[in-house]
Amino acid sequence: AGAGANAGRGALIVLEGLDRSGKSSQCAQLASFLETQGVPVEAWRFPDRTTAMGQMISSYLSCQTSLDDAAIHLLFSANRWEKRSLMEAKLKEGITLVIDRYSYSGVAFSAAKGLALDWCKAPEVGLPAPDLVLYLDISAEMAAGRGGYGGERYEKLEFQKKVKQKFKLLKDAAWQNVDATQSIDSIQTVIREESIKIVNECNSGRQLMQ
Ligand code: T5A
Ligand code: NA
Repeated sequence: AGAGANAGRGALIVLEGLDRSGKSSQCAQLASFLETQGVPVEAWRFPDRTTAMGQMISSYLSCQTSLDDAAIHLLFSANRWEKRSLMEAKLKEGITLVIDRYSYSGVAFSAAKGLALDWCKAPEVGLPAPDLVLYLDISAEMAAGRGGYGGERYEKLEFQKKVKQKFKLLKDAAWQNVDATQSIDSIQTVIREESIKIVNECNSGRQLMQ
């Protein structure tokens, strides 16, 4: 059954996981599915490489530029902050946002470099809190086997193993583990069920957390 349009706010649904865990594939399919259910929805991603800050991040990720670990951490966070008011406006209008990576990636990747976890979390405080975090759970080895990594800075097996350890420390009330070793279709089935539940809850008056 459809969730009905505009009776309440939209849901903030985040997909997280290691590189190659399947986030982008699942986000696109989830957004199309919600649309067919009559749910107003937009698919977003972080980093948002289209902004000026996003272009600096993109150049760092492709190893064209170097940046201090703390500086790039704050830049990733600022790239979310520059979207905050738009995110809040969309949710308030009743639009559900399906977002490919968010603060969890921000904290896990920087902490994996050795930055203190609490320091990494601090700049994220006050951003809209997700209603649902779908963590695509897969080993670094299996993710690396999917089409192989490209040339981006973090696409290295040893580093991804460290990132996975940090993700494990970030489970909160919104967090749900999804077995990402299954087929794309089986994963999508689970993701749709969880998402529809939360869309309906938000639509019927659940408050947005910060
Ligand atoms: N980062 C990000 C930070 O350090 N701080 C931050 O604050 C943020 C937001 C950005 C990088 O920046 C870091 C994290 C990242 O290292 P990105 O642009 O999100 O990276 O990364 P992309 O390269 O676009 O995407 P990923 O590598 O993360 O891949 P996805 O989206 O997880 O995976 P997807 O869907 O593209 O699938 C990968 C391959 O696997 C296949 C797909 O067909 C594809 O070939 N596949 C499957 N194969 C078998 N079974 C399945 N279930 C499959 N699902 C997908
Ligand atoms: Na992706």
